[in-house]
Parts: sequence; C-alpha cells; structure tokens
Amino acid sequence: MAVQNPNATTATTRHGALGLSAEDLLEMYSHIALARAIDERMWVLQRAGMVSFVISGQGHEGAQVGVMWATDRQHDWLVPFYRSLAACLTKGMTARDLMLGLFARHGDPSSGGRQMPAHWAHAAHKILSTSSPVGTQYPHAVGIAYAAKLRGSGELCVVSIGEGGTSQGDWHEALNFAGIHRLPVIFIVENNRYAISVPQRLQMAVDDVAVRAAGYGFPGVVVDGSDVLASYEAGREAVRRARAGEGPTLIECKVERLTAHSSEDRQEKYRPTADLEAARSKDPLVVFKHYLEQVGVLDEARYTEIHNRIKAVVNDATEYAEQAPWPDPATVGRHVYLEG
Ligand SMILES: Cc1ncc(C[n+]2csc(CCOP(=O)(O)OP(=O)(O)O)c2C)c(N)n1
Ligand SMILES: [Mg+2]
Repeated sequence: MAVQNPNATTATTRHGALGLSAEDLLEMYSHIALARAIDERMWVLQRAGMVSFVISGQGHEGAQVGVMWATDRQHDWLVPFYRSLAACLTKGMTARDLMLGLFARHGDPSSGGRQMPAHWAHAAHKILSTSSPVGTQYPHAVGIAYAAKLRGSGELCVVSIGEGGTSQGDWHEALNFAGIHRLPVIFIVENNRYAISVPQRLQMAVDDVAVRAAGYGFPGVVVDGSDVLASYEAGREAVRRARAGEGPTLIECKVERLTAHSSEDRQEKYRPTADLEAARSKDPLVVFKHYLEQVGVLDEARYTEIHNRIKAVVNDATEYAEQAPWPDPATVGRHVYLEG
C-alpha cells in the first residue's frame, strides 16, 4: 500500500516509535469504524422493534482495539464483557457473527440464540462466554491463565470489566490469586465513570482503579482509552510482562460512554449536558481519524473506500441475520435441563 507521507513510517511519528506501520494503523482504524457502524445499526434495529435489546460499546472501541492489537490474536484468550464488541471483532468475530447473536438466530456462535444480546463468545476464536452477573468473568479469566501457566502453553488471557464491576468481590479475588501465582493475565478496566446512573465517586473512594493493583502485588497503569496508540503501548508492555513470566498487569482505560447505558436507559435524566458534550469530544474514532490524517495515512479517498466497504459489510450482516433460521423450539431446554 502506498503511504502518502514518507514520515508516516519513521520513528519520528508516535506509531513509528511503537513499531506500527501505516497498514497496522489503517487496519486498527477499520476495526474501530466497523465496530461503531455495527453498534449504530444495532440501535436502529432495536428502535425499529426488530431486536430486543442493545448495550453499546460506543466510546470504548479505541481502548479495546489498541490493547488487543498487542496480543497474539490467534493464540491468546479473551474474556469479554458486554461492551467488548470492538475487542471481539479484533479477535476474529465477524459482523455476521455479531448480528446472528443480536437477532438470536440458530447460527449465533455465542450461544445459538439462547443468550441475551452482547454476551459475546466464540470457541474457535478463544473468546469465552460471559455470565450476566458483572465480575464473574474475572475469576474465569484467571482460571484460563492458571491453566496456561500449568500447561506451559505460552497463552495469555485478556479480560475486561467496567469500573462499577470492580466493586464485586470476584474482581478482588481474581486479582489476588493472579498476583500470588504471577499468572499471564491482563486485567482491563474500561472506566467510563458511570455504572448505569451511579457515578464513580459513589462507587469508590479512589480516583483511579489502577492504584488497587499495588495491593495485589503487580503494576496498575492508567491510560487514556480514547487514545488508540497509548492503549496499544500499555497493552504491549502488559503482554511482555505476561510472556516473560512476570505476572499480571492492570490497565485502567479512561473511556467515554457515548450512549445511554443500554436501550433501556435514558442518560439525559442523570448526566449533565456538559458531561455528554465533553465525552463526545473524546470520541476515539474521531481522535484516531485526526491522527491518521495528520501523519498522512488517511486521505479522503481512502476514508471513503473504508467507510463504503464497512457500510456494505453491515448491510450484508443485517440481511444475513434477519433471514437466518431461528433455533428449533424443541431444543429450548438444552443446556438448562437434562435431555433424555
Ligand atoms: C452482580 C450484578 N449486579 C448488577 C448487575 C446489573 N448491572 C449490569 S451492568 C451494570 C453497571 C456496571 O457498570 P460498570 O461496571 O461501570 O460498566 P459499564 O456498564 O459502565 O461499562 C449493572 C449494575 C449485574 N449484571 N450483575
Ligand atoms: Mg462504567
């Protein structure tokens, strides 16, 4: 691929210093933009009464793509949470996979249409199914990391949660165990400052969740999660530590929740307008686009090409899932009751 600006690949740029090429940047951007486009389509479908429920990853995508880019996406594990749409795409799930889940169709790789939307999972891509109670994914991830260490497989596990979920006992137990056994796990906290309507100051008495890592014997870092490259850099160091046997890292990504908590919520009721406007100014899609333009990696022609392709992918996935067969009602009790 031709790079318009010769400086774009030199170490004088931020991405050059991180060893990222123009191709890497465009692929990362495409993942963020695709995640956003799928997410926006999901809201339209929900408002049109075609699907039951949406919980959004909008505003979290830069942190997710940045950190995941530092991992081995074939070899490593991901234990997502409900906002991890962009992380799941980066790990290998497709727009069709995600739409099949939203429409609750038989072919949904997450659960065969049995779970509520946003319980992402994909066995072949090593994405573990999340349970609905927040926090439970953390001990699951630690179990995966423990197994990887015992087997000497060289795999690591990335797990995500929101800042509100860190009030759960499971979260602390997971960090403690992983610290003791120096497990290859990367703990991500996507801190968007709200747990539904509860602001961070009513959830914890510290400004940064990351400081808690010290209590469990490993580093905790704070990163601007609207900055894809900063997220990648933090992810890269956490991956290095995990592979070197140095144990876990807690990465707190300060992100913005650009939508209401879910399609059942109205954030205008508890979130000041100024806060919402400030959040929009940190939209990772826009921030990253500006960076790519500045370093000459993205021009108008390439932008149009990427977004036209994404539009076609989202349209295809929507139509594909809408027409896909429903699960067989005779199997409704499968995985719930013993089948005779
Ligand atoms: C144990 C448990 N308590 C409550 C809920 C309901 N619930 C779902 S999401 C959520 C808010 C979580 O906030 P946070 O961890 O900050 O993540 P965010 O949604 O902001 O990304 C709550 C209270 C739940 N799913 N599980
Ligand atoms: Mg939150």
